[in-house]
Amino acid sequence: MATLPPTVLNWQSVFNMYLVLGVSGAIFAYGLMFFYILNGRRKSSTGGMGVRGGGRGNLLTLIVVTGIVIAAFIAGVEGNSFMWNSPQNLPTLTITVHAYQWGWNFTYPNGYTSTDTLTVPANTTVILNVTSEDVFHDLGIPMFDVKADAIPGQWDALWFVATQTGIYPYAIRCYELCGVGHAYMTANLTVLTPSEFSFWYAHHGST
Ligand SMILES: [Cu+2]
Repeated sequence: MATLPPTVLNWQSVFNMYLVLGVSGAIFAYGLMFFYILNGRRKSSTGGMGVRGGGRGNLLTLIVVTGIVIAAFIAGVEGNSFMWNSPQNLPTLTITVHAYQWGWNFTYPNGYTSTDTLTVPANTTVILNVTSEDVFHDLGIPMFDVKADAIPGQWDALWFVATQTGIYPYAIRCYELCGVGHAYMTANLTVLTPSEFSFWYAHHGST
């Protein structure tokens, strides 16, 4: 079984962290609620003033909630910064993407441009520098959990590492409503082995 792309693993770990924090928070909240229900009933049955000692419970709640918020914040910041630091230990291929109504132009370092299909090598850091020629678009590749806005006059970037070769139809889509052709603003992704890619790249040269 091929390993999952690092960008996917990153968001999975952020999600797992949020899941643990959410479930812990729920267990704590329900535990505290039942504690107060049972504690309050016992005290009122003895003619007391109802729930007492709430101050300690409030302090505990404050500490737990603060801890959960800080942990969620750190997980979010780490997960986000991961997406802004492409792996340096792999070969890198940088491709320029020009979005337009309604499609994508992919320009390779040797000047070759393709429209329907993005062809990349596996186990390589692929960096997409994204801009738009007309209106706002947003390039997303769900199989890698990556997105970048395509905005005229500006550049945004994303990176991914494909871990499995194959042909992936409509793997690339627009995620910003950009006109009547928005739903059809897709491109295919082809992931080749590095040697296959070298051959392909040499035959899609600069002329
Ligand atoms: Cu679009």
